[in-house]
Amino acid sequence: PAQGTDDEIRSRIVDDLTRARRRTALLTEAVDDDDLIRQHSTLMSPLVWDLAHIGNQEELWLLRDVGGRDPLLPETVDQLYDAFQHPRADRPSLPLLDPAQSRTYVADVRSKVIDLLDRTPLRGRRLTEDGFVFGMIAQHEQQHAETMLATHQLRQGEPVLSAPPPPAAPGDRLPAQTLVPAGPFTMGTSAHPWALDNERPAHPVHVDAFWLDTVPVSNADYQDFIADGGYATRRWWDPAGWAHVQRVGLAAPLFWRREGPEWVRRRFGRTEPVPPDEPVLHVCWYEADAYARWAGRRLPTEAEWEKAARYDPVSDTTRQYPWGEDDPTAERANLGQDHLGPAPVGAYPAGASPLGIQQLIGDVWEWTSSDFTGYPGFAAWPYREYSEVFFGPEYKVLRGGSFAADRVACRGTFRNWDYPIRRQIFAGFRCARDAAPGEG
Ligand code: AVJ
Ligand code: FE
Repeated sequence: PAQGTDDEIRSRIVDDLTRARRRTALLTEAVDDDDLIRQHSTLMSPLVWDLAHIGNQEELWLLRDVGGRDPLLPETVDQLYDAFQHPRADRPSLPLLDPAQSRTYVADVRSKVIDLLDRTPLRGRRLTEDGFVFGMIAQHEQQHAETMLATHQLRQGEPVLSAPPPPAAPGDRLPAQTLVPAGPFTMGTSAHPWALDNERPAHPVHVDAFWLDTVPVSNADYQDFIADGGYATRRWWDPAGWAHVQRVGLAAPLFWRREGPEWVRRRFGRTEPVPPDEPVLHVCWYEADAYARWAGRRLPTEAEWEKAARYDPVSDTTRQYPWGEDDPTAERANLGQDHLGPAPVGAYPAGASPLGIQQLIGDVWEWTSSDFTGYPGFAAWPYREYSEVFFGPEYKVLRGGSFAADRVACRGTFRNWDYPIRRQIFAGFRCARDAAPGEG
């Protein structure tokens, strides 16, 4: 978290903003201008929209709100980049800034933000307390970087991205499931200075004893479900999920294709055999829910997931991350697009929770059974459109972050959400089941 002296917070902010911008640059410079303005899927914005939207949010929150400055561009530009005024499918036909104008704009905003940061007190006003709104903007840019990476995955054509492969798993034999004992823990946070509104406030939650998969569900596991006729067996599916499967003809995760007896998948322009030991990726909530029912289990609730990720039964305390309070590192978690996919299951023993549950942070977002709602005492802040307008039964919560989530926007309390039919996000899952009486 951004704690420490004001100088330490300022240097953390510069670091987080700079890392976000390096990634935005990478994702928007890897393709030509045609590819930047093209819509690669109606689910996604053109990359050039994300780019200028990143700059526009940074200008609105930092330069105009905190800095009190006048707009850098004609005020009609703001509405083009307001996500609520134009659905993604309509964005290509808007009179958007072109790629060169967008790059100039975001660079201009950023250089003024760096000046502003030095002149902004980090005490005494809630928006800037501990650098909150600067941290919010770094998180916002990284969330869009993850979205832009999903656009890259949907893009047809030659590969343009590369990264070293993720680490192998050491091959330790892990128990398939781990018992999480009954009792209360602290869900959410009131202490993390950069936590977003939906993570607040901290509140006690009692969780009954349950078993949670020690690692995420793998491709090999998921292929067993497919081979057993999982997609053709109504009883495994939520009724709305079954209707969806029939309507769109789902038969395997997104980007998978059958080649003779083998499953192959396309990832960032490369087609390769589906690796059996990687967490399954690009499944929707309905697929995760159906798999769990087929396996005789269920998805964890959001509270169960968070308790497994944060609770230490030995000290009876709730941590920020499974491994403790320290920031994520390359040894602990697969984050930040360091690799272009999840690592094999079991590859991050250094990131294990106190109970030994692995890969809760990084690799794949994990679907939970929970609808996205506000915690008791929730207050929208600093804007209703971040979370509150999405509360309700139509969105399911995902936890833990993917290989494409940056560490600034990933922690034990961080909440993501999407529609239960969405598969282009970097989502997988793990399963849970109730403990038997006397087990915990
Ligand atoms: C939290 C990932 C669902 O991308 O819609 C970006 C994040 N909010 N700009 C999204 C977000 C505003 C949000 N998710
Ligand atoms: Fe946004």
